Amino acid sequence: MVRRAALLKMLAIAAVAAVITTLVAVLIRWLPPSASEQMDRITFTYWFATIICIGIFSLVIGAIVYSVIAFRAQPDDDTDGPPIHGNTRLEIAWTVVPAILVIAIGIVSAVVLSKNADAGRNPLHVKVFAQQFAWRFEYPGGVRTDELVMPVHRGVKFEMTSADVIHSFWVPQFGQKQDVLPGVTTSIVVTPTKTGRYTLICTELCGLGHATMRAPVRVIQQAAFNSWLSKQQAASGEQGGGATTGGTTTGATTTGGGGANEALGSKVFASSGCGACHTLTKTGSDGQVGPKLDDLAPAAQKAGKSVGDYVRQSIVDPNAVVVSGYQPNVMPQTFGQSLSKDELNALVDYVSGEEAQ
Ligand code: HEC
Ligand SMILES: [Cu+2]
Repeated sequence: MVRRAALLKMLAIAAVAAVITTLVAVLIRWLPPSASEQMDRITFTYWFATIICIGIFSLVIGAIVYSVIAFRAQPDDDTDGPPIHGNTRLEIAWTVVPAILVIAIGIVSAVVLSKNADAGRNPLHVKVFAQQFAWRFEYPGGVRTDELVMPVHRGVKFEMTSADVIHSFWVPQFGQKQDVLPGVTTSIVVTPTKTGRYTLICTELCGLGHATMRAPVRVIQQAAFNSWLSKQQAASGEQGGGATTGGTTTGATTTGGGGANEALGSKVFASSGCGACHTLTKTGSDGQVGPKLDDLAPAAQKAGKSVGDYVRQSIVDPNAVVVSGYQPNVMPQTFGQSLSKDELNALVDYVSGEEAQ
């Protein structure tokens, strides 16, 4: 009778603990709302483990709190407690039950991990290039973009690599997260379930501009995606064709198509993350890590070069001239490799203000 009453009290305390922890789990939004199949599975795993934890936690709290109250010593009681030999049945129970639960969590996690790595039968392959402090994407047919556009309900397999340091690919609503390493290709699968706009975030501290290393993500219907992609393919075809006929020298670009060149330069400036470190008034950027780029004529003169050549050197080989008051090796050394010839030419013209003259 006494034992039954004690058990009931313990369970009552456990119930209170369970209610409180359940409220903490449910009322606080711990995870972002899901927008991918992978995130749905991750959310399931989270709840599976959380429910088990709430159960165990509540029972332990019930036993502890009951014992603290029921078995507390009287103030003048200095005797030792009674010798206890243990309870084999209890010990087996508290070993076997947690073992089963932990194995269950392990199995659920393993199944979810392997399902989340499976891109399905017909995935879309997108290459991801990370560099301080920008993301770029390459679609089938060589289309390169600064915005990540994905069709809804289709597995997308990202193959990712970095030009410099370790970055990490993360869209909170997609759940999946994967490091992006230099010299290694890592991959990750996302199957979006909701159309909308999201943000790709670099989640590995990668340098001074880390906080600005973000890219817009847009999930659209498959049909809209198809027409978007063919439009991009057509556009990149034109650009490539124009460049080969347009001549190989930088000078040629100022004669014709200055507007297009300026647009490309401004785009490259934005997508390369220059604005995270530099102020350039015409782009609206206000980075404070590197020098202002509004008037480079004095620096070019000091270096004994034309403004264009000086800017080109500063981008391709930043350590050739280190502006006084600044440190070497802060500006990424990789733009010479990561930008195409056309992009570099347009960027140099844009930053040196060629088209304004
Ligand atoms: C991580 C921060 C960072 C990023 C990103 C960055 N730079 Fe720099 N940049 C610097 C620093 C610091 C200096 C000064 C030290 C030096 O000269 O190397 C500098 C110097 C320069 C200079 C010489 C400026 C002068 O006053 O002589 C130019 C031009 C320049 N950067 C252009 C760019 C362009 C274009 C981009 C984008 C493709 C870019 N930078 C990206 C940090 C950065
Ligand atoms: Cu990064």
